[in-house]
Amino acid sequence: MPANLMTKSQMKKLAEQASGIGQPGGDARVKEITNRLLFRLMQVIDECDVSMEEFWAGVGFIAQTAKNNEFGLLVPGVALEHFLDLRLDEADKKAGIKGGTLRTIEGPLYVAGAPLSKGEARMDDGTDPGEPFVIEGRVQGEDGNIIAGAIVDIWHANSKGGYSFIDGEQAPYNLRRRIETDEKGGYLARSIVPNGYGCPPESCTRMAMNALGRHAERPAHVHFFISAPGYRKLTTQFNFTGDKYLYSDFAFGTREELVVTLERVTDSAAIRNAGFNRPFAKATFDVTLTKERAGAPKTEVAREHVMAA
Ligand code: MBD
Ligand code: FE
Repeated sequence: MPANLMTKSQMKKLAEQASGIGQPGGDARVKEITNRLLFRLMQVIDECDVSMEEFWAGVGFIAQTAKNNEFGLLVPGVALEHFLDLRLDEADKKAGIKGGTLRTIEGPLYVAGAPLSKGEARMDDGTDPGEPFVIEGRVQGEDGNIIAGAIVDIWHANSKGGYSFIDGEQAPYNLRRRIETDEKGGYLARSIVPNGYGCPPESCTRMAMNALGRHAERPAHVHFFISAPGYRKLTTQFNFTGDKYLYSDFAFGTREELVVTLERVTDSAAIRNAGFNRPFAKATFDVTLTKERAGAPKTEVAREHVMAA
């Protein structure tokens, strides 16, 4: 069948009808967005001459993605979560907001309600044979002022690239902690160095990446939510220099400003002082929050999160 069988006006009219445009009732926002999505979808189907089989295979893929509860993984995989960040960056710029640590994607693997402690925390339960890890930093405002009492919510994978709660292999809240910054704005986490994450072998997302000729891997990373009264919540991560997938993250989360070089500590006194019994890696990750103010784009996002029992 040839492409472009339809006229633009035919598709426009049909999309408008299907979206209740020009009819009373319904939700105006839903109608507007549905109309635009439908019209563009019809255009793509017509331009690419999508066959019946292809169309229903697509519907099946979406259904299976939903069944797997996998949309949270597919969305970053097709760059949409990063796209939302880029839009928010532009909105910030327009509002005259600058100077804060860059945001990057939250991803699908956050679990709310991690244990909270003051100043420092041990994140791992001692069962992971990975390299010991210290993450240390300070939270400050855009004027360089120290922020005491900020909540640094950290989560990361284990040395196999798996997340507690998600992989069903780890203790609840393993490698997930909330740390309240001390009077100097500091926080310190003792943990183990995470490995990168790879999409599950049978996942729709990996299937999609295969079909696109892309890999389905993330470089190693550590996730953060940082919040403090009067400041805008920051969602971010850091990566490590030298990671194989640093610049090809399938989820588009890497940002140059958020790449940290791990320091390898081998001095025995320094090892003892840090509370470890073998050489460890150290990352310094200081964070700058921007002040909450009228007209600032919203950064506290309502999004469904699981909670470990
Ligand atoms: C992750 O750990 C992650 O952070 C993202 C964005 C996608 C998949 C797994
Ligand atoms: Fe992650």
